[in-house]
Amino acid sequence: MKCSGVTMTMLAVAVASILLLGGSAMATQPYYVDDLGTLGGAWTRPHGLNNAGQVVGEAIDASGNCKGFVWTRGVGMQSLGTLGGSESAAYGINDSGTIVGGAYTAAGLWHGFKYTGGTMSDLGTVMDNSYSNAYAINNAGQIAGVCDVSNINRQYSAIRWSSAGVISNLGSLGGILGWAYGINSAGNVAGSFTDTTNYTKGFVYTTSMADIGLLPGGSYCEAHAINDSGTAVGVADAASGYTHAFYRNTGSDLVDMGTLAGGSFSEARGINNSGLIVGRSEISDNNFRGFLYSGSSMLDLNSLTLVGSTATIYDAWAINDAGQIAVDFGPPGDTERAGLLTPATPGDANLDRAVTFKDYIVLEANFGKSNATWSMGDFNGDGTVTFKDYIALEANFGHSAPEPASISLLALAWLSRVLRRK
Ligand SMILES: [Ca+2]
Ligand SMILES: [Ca+2]
Repeated sequence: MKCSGVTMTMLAVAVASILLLGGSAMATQPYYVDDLGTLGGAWTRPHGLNNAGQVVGEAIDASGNCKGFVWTRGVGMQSLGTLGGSESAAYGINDSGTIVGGAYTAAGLWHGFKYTGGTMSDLGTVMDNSYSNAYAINNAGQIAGVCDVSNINRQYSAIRWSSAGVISNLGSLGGILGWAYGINSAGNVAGSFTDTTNYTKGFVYTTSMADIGLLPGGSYCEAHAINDSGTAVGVADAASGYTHAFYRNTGSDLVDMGTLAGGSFSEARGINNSGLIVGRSEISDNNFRGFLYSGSSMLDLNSLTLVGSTATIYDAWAINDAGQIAVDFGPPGDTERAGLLTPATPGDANLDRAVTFKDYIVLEANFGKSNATWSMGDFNGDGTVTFKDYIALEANFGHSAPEPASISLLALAWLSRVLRRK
């Protein structure tokens, strides 16, 4: 189910700065889980995520129509409305909260939109009575998307809107179709195009559209997202004939990311600026799971410590620079539901979303122990509870929930522990 009426998959991820998770730390990092709610119907799906943790996507409302939504912590899921028609979908959001997507106009045309300050505006098209869609927006306000550019039916081009709303056609590599799905802070765009033989291939646009190649033995590729280092991710077919998630660094060949154990298919949808990649992988026939890829290994998100939900994660759509991940619960179909994973705050040993004196007591009790876990006080994932973990706890002390125990009380407790060991 999807509102846009466009057949190809898409993805939008806004990007920007830093979060370092080593391989071992990543495996032990717990996540808080939020269910993003609904607009009144059952089905919700996330597409984009900004560095403030706002999620955008599409959801069925109480009247049974699909609407673009934005979810903000403390506010919940809000409908973005439409351009005068019945339905809409949101695909990308930048760090200032400007949202892009597509919506039906009163005339029944699907047009790309920009939503800011509570108002949805039509991004327009290059011809009358035609189609456009907007998939991603960067912090400079540049937007990646697609637009009908010819009177020949379905002759679409990958395009980029300037922050002023001017459309640039990103060109073609011989075929008649192109889609721009991702954009980074430099305005570089990732997407797909059809070649002269109507095969779909991936491109990265810097100063011109460039074919990013194929996996060995493959013939198909689509790029879904690009980060500020120019690394693009997407899906391509491998020699096996199955499609696999790939990443591709600037000037390099595509790298096959493989699949989770038991699976044949995988697909990458989002990448952040520290190179963490999310997507979905098959684990057995017709059975998908959301994954997180650290550069060497693909982890099933369901294998992580997830606090606040037991729902199975079937898909992961976007990851921001804080390591938050927009996910999909429920198998593809009517029961899909949008969620957000947020890395647990270092110091929160008992995982109650607050760093308090209770957590200090846990760390204190386990100080110096090896083979330690997060719940024992090993917040940096090095396997031992040390002073580094105390520093992490102290830095976040009082986070999330105010309580009587003050930071000075914590320091006093630490001092007494140090003196005791002398
Ligand atoms: Ca806690
Ligand atoms: Ca440690």
